[in-house]
Amino acid sequence: MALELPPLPYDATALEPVISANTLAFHHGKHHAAYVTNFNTLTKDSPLADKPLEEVIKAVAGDSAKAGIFNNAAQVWNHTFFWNCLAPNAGGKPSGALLAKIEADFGSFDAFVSEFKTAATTQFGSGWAWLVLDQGKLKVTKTANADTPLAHGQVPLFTVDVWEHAYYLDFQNRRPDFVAAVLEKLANWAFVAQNLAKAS
Ligand code: MN3
Repeated sequence: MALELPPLPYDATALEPVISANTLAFHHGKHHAAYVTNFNTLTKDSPLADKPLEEVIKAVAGDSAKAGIFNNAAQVWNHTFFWNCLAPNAGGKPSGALLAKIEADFGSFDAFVSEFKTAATTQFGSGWAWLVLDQGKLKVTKTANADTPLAHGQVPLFTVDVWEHAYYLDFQNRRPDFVAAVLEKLANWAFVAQNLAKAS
C-alpha cells in the first residue's frame, strides 16, 4: 500500500503572515510530497511498504544500507507531525497538565521557550527542534537533516522544522524570528497536550 500525502489540517492561507501560502505550496506541495514519492519508490515490492511509518523508521534507523528509506520515511513522518504542531490563532502559553509538566521539568515556561529557541537556532544546517518525552521527563532536543526522536527511543511532542525551506520565503535568513513567531502565534498546544496525555 503506497503512502499518500496527507492534506494540510488547515487552509493554505491559515498560517499567514508567519507561514505564507506560497511557503506551504512549496513545503507541503513539493518537499513533503517528494518525500512521499521517494519513499514509495524505494519501498516498492518490499515488506516495509506495508508497515506503519513509525515501525519502518525504527526498523531501518542506523542501517547505512537503508539510509535512503530512513531519510524519506522520517521526513514524511516529521512533516506530517509538524503540520499538526501548528494552528491558526494559537501559540503563546499552554495551560493545564501540559503547562504544569513544563514548569516541573524546565523550571518555568520561559525557561522552556529559551531552551527551545537555543536548540532551534543552534542546529547547524538543516534539521529540527523538538520537545520530547524521554523516560518520563520533558526534554528539548535537536536533530540533523531527517533524523527524528522516534529513532532514539523518545516520544515527540512538538517540533519546528528549521530547514531553510521552512522559512526562507517569509523570513530569508532570520531563523530566530521564524522560530519566535511560530511559538508566539502558531504553536498548537492542544495537539501537544494530546501527545503528552497519550504518552504518559
Ligand atoms: Mn521541511
